[in-house]
This record gives sequence, structure tokens and C-alpha cells, in this order.
Amino acid sequence: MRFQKIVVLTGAGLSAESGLGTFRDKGGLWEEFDLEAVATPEGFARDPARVHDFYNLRRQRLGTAKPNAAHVALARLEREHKGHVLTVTQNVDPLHEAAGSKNLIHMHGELGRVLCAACGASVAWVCDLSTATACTACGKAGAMRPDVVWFGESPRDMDRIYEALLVSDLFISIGTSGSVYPAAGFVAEARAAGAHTIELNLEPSEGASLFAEAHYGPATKIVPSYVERLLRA
Ligand code: BV8
Repeated sequence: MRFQKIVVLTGAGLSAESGLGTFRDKGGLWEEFDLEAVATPEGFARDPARVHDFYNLRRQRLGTAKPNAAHVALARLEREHKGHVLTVTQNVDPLHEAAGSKNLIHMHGELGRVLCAACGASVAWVCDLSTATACTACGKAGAMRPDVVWFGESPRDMDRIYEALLVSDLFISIGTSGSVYPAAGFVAEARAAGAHTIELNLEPSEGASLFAEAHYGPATKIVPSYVERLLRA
């Protein structure tokens, strides 16, 4: 076994073959919706109903989505690899957990949870949210928002992520365009720590030149075969 401490970063491309839309591909969410209006605190303050509609639609689309072979391969890697595997996902869907990944950080939050701005409670939530929804913890109505990280907000568990990158010897980036920071900067952190870096994506990302190795193709093909190679090494 060559690598002891593996950090995996995933993006929307990992869930594309589970039927969930990506953001920046052709026909992606940012073609259909205005990022500023639906994924910023300013947009939420300006028109909360419009933001609730955006996340209600994505929560409804989650209903039928199942983990694909790439999610399953990553859960297998965590289970069978003798070293340490941490998966950091930019995705807000629950498909990593559904496939069995446990050592997982949702750095951009979770679509299946909502946050009360009045009392700070984060609760599991599968139905629609509206400006009238009352908090199940404090009872206050009208203070609920999706428990996700918008542009301009701080991603979650950044200390834990940087600590893992600092001691990593393998960094694998899967299904991300490398256009959103700080996630897009993780490959540079891993390289500085001396880690081997690999990109598994449909096509070269914005940060492609920063990776020591790359394999391109659909995640359900290239991720299981790379995990197989890792586990046999
Ligand atoms: C922060 C919300 C401070 C949840 C999201 C200028 C320079 C640098 C940075 C900035 C800047 N101006 C502003 C910033 C900061 C800003 C930023 O990066 N803006 C960008 C646009 C420049 N970042 C922030 O505001 C972040 N906060 O910086 O706080 C801070 C910093 C450090 C420490 C503490 C505090 C907050 C960013 C989070 C924003 N929220 N989403 C939701 O609604 O989902 S971002 C959104 O983009 C999603 O989370 C998504 O995951 C993320 C990244 O997109 P990708 O996952 O990469 O998806 P994309 O569609 O882009 O690409 C898909 C890829 O998959 C493609 O490459 C495609 O080829 C591939 N693919 C497709 N199909 C397949 C496939 N691959 C394999 N198989 C397939 N089948």
C-alpha cells in the first residue's frame, strides 16, 4: 500500500450520473438560475421566497436520486484502505452517506437540513421551506433558511480540512470544475505538503495544470477503476 493519508475532494460532477444537475456544465443550474439571486445572503435578504423555491426544487429532485458506482467506490476505499481516508464534498446531496461513506465533511452544508436564524438550530428537513415555516426547536416562524454555505459565507470545518491536507500523501479531486474557492485551492495545499495529486473528471478542470496525474471520463467508470488500483497497490 503506497499511500497512508488520503484526502478526496468531490463536486457536482460526482452526482451527475445520479441525475442531479451540475452548476457550470451546459444546461447546468447557473444557466437556469441567477447565482447572485439564489446562492448569496444578499439574494436571500432581497427575495427569500425565490431562494426557497430554488432549494425546494433541488430538495424535490433529491427524492429519487441514488448513489452511483463512484459514490460506492469511494465508500469502499474508506472501508478497505488500510490508511486514513477523508472525503470532503462541496455537494449538498446525501449520496456519499447513502453509499456508506462515514469520514465525510460537507464543506458547503447539506440540502437535507435547515437552519433557524433565530435560535441557530440545524434540523433534518425533507419537505418544502417557506418564509412562514416555523422552527421545530424554538417555534419562531419566518427565520428558517437552507443549511448550506452561500457565496461570501465561510465553508464548514475548514480547520479540519487544512489539517488533513497538511499531512496528506494523496489528494484526489473528483467531479469539480475547480472554480469555487477555497475548495479550488486544496490541490495547491496538498502539493505543498508533498502529496501526490490526481484529478478524476469528465474534462480538464480550471486547475488541471496543478495536478501530477489525471484521468478523464465519467466518474462511474474512472473512479471505481482508480479505487481498484489503489486497493491492489
Ligand atoms: C469563502 C451552495 C471566505 C450550496 C456553493 C475571487 C477569487 C477567489 C475567490 C473568490 C473570488 N471572489 C469571491 C470569491 C470567494 C467565492 C468564490 O470562490 N467565488 C467564485 C465564483 C470565484 N467563494 C466563497 O464565497 C466561499 N466562501 O470564500 O469564504 C473563507 C475562505 C476560507 C476560509 C474561511 C472563509 C463559499 C463558496 C460556497 C458557495 N456555495 N453552493 C449549493 O447550493 O449547492 S458553490 C457551488 O459550486 C456548489 O457548492 C458546487 O459544489 C460548487 C463548486 O462547483 P462544482 O462542484 O465544481 O460543480 P461545477 O458544475 O462547477 O463543475 C462540475 C464538474 O464536474 C465539471 O468540471 C464537469 O466537467 C464535471 N463532470 C460533469 N459530469 C461528470 C463530471 N465529472 C465526472 N463524471 C461526470 N459524469
